[in-house]
Amino acid sequence: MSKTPLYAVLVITISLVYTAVAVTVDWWENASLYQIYPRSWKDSDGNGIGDIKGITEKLDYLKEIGITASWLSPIFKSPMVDNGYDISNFTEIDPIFGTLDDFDAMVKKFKELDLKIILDFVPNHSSDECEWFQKSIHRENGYEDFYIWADGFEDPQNAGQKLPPSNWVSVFGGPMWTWNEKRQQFYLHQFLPQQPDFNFRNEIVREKMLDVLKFWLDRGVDGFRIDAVPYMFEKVNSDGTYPDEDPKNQIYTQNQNETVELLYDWRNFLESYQKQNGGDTRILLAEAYSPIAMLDRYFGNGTHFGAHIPFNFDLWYVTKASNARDVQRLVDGWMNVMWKKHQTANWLTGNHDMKRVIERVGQNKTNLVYFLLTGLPGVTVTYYGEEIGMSNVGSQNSSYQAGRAFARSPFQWNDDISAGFSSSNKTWLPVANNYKTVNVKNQLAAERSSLKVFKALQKLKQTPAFKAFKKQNGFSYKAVNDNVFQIIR
Ligand SMILES: [Ca+2]
Ligand SMILES: [Ca+2]
Repeated sequence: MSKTPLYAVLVITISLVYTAVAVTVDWWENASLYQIYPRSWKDSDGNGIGDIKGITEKLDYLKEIGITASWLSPIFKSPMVDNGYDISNFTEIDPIFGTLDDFDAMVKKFKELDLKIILDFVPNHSSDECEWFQKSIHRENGYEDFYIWADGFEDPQNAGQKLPPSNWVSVFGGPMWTWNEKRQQFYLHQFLPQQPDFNFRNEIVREKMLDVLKFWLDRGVDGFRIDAVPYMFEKVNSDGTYPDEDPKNQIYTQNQNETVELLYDWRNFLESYQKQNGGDTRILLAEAYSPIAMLDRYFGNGTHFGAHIPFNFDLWYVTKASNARDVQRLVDGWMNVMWKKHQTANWLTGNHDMKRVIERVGQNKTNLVYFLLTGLPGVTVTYYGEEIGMSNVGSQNSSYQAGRAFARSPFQWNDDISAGFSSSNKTWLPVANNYKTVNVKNQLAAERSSLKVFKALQKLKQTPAFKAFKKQNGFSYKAVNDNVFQIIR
């Protein structure tokens, strides 16, 4: 009996064509970005949770493997209901991660190593413990409309009971509106009830967010990764009511036109900051799981510009079963738009919400994913641990799955206690079982390893042939047949 093979044969070839053309690109256009999940990268004080001092201690590693910039998941003050994506103070460091002094020391180290540092910016919502939300509950002067409040409707079935203003469903399930007893109104939350959404139609909120950006720019950061971009605005009718929508087709609660304009504002702000203060380009990365047509709008329209890098999640669809033609389809989807608009492409392997690469494509093809990422033009984004082939923790239905923690286990530095991540044997998430063999120290010492391949590719990426990314610079790609995907640089 013949069965469909689980593994398609896939070969990626990269051919180099040497030319004498000098290629100049801005630092970010050819960046090799690395996402650090601060809780899990390096614990400096032995409490089992990664921290800022840990990052500073180990930063040389990124330089050594050829990374040029890093973005950090949130390190700001937070009750950690959503692992730091619920911020209670946007200009304070959470004590779990350290202090502002630790932060400044870390930025200094980034500069010394000529690495760019990018912070997570979570503007859609705050924590419900944020002082601004508390003031808004009490209608304090200037904070009345800081968040999105609405009366809702009388419930005809239950006297005295209120029904929410619309049928909108939150990202994590359940209504997008929660009743607040003190204020006697509903507030809107695209995510958890502990994450109330800001009202970006309020000028004061927009100003406050620019203050937040300025605060971190003044401390030397090179840009921001903007969290949850599609959720920034929600439709409101002219009479102040909210239209119901089909939960399977969220036309009123995602990707609104005003969101595009908000990105333009932030881009302008960064550009004027650079004009006033000098230094290299400060960049915006945008997290938006949206179709390419929408991402195209987040890039800009030719006269107005938004994000430098709206993340491209398409290579997530490369799996064990993918062949060369599948890869071509995914690459075409992006490159066709990039070439038409002269935009810079970006390619990523994973992030803190996605399954590890090795779980998606299998061990045999992990290196191939890097060939693809590096061979294609533009920016590459590597989630920590992918460079050594770390795996998910916990089984498919474990609590790690429910808590989206499967790809967040401690980084595997060596074969010591807790994989060299912490001096404690108790870590906030368990270290993956394979750390004795799969770790940085082993792979740097081995003659051949995932990390060695990764490192060699990063070196290649910084050569002139790889910086060139226009068709006229001789870049092309195609699926030669089902099994061979060819890239020419
Ligand atoms: Ca710690
Ligand atoms: Ca919102």
